[in-house]
Amino acid sequence: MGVSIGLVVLFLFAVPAAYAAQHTVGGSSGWTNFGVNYDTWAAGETFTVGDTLLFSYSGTHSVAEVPETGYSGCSSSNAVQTYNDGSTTISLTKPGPMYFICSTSGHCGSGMKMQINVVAASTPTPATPSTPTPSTPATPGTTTPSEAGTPPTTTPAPKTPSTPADNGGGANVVSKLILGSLLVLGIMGLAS
Ligand code: CU1
Repeated sequence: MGVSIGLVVLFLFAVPAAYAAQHTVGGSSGWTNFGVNYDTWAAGETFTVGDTLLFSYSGTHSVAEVPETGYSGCSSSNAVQTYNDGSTTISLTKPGPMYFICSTSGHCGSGMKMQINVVAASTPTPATPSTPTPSTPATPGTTTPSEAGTPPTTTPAPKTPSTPADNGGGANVVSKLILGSLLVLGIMGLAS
């Protein structure tokens, strides 16, 4: 029971993982005011709509999503949203630039600021499953008529002309009786 639920959960999470990525901000360093240039880190990532950002940080920090002016001026007064739970996941829901700073005094100035650009997801996949189905029903129909047409040409011709010439007298009558009964059987067979 526990195993099967685990498998279902794994499967549910594995499918979207192929399309959506989670970006741990700052990589192994996380969200810190020491030694990370977040714009450089972000330049090496591709942020797509549907992806998520993970900010991992200690209690002295916070994450503030701010407008561009908040990023350039290191001000969180107009923040769209502020988080301070230590592990913040932010979904990237629309294409365009996003700006984040740490609202702790002095931290933005010492480097805890990041600008990212989110790009639209390309989704050509839903169109493909409908196309392959129409071609399959046509193939089985074409093979059956050729097989049905071949047997009638071989059966009537060979035996009938040879038998009267080889046998004379009484044998001829017997063969005629056999031929007659075969004809009747054949007609009956055709009629049924
Ligand atoms: Cu901070």
